Formats: sequence, structure tokens, C-alpha cells
Amino acid sequence: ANAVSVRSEMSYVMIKPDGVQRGLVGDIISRFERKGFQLKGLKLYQTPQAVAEEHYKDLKEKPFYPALVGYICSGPVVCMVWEGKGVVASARKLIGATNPLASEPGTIRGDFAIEVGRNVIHGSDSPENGERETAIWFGSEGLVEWTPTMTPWLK
Ligand code: 3AN
Repeated sequence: ANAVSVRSEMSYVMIKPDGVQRGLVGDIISRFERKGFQLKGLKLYQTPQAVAEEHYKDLKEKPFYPALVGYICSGPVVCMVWEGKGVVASARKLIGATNPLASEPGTIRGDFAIEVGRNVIHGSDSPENGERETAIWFGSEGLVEWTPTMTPWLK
């Protein structure tokens, strides 16, 4: 309840351990900044297994679920919350299709990934999941509320 904003749409975006270890953090953050979304939360985080399990609980019955949880916990991730008009669908476009071989060039997965089980980045698939996942990953510390000091060209 503390400071998880519901004023406008939010997407929970996470650079997975392969993206961190391959040095893609700066490039990926830059794409969201240049698009015009507002960064509301950011941290480097070693994911506890219980957090990964909660995040992916809808996939619990999938055969790849144990490997997926193991992958997410295998090294630090970068957790982010981006806010703005239409950010959930737009982030999915920037990220590209789940299977990186089907992702368009110019998308993050299209540019940087091959394997569905090593697909570099996560983005919420609905505004409701944006709120749910933000609460899972930033619930205890909350987000940072801030207003850009320059003219908000992109609002
Ligand atoms: P997305 O991340 O594009 O929303 P989902 O929600 O279908 O895709 O899958 C969540 C995550 O589960 C994916 N990002 C991927 O890491 C993993 N995943 C999905 N399908 C497979 C699969 N067939 N094999 C291994 N991992 C998978």
C-alpha cells in the first residue's frame, strides 16, 4: 500500500540474469528512456526463490517452470517500473515476441536473443499484472514519486 502509485499505467520490466551478465543493461534502459516513459523504480537484485515463484505462479504447471525459476535466480536481475500512457503494450512491443527467433529485429529480444529460455527481459502482459508484479518486486520499499522539472513534452 505504501507508495505503489496507481495514478497511471505501470509496467514491471526486468532484465534477466543473461541480460545483466552480457552487459545489456545500459542499452535496454536507454530504449525505455528514449521512448519517453518515466522510471519509477530501479534496483539490481538477487532474487529469492520464493519471489520468482510468486512472479511466475501462473506458469506453475508448465514443464519449464522449475528451469525458469532457476534461471531467474541464477544471478542478479535489474528490476524496473516504467510509467506512462500505454506503457504495458508499448513495452511489449519494445521487448518483442516471447520466442526470440520470432521477434522482429529492432526489438530487444530480436536484437539480442535466440532462446526462449534465455530471452533477456520480462515485461508485464497487462496493466493488472503491472500492478501485481510491481507489488511483488517493489512492495516493501515502494516506488519513487517524482515530477520531471522540464516541460513534459511526452505527456
Ligand atoms: P513473456 O515473457 O513474453 O510474457 P510468457 O509469459 O509466455 O512470455 O512466459 C514467461 C516466461 O517463461 C518467458 N519470458 C520465458 O522466459 C519462459 N518461457 C515461456 N515459454 C517457454 C518455453 N517453452 N521454454 C522455456 N521457457 C519458456
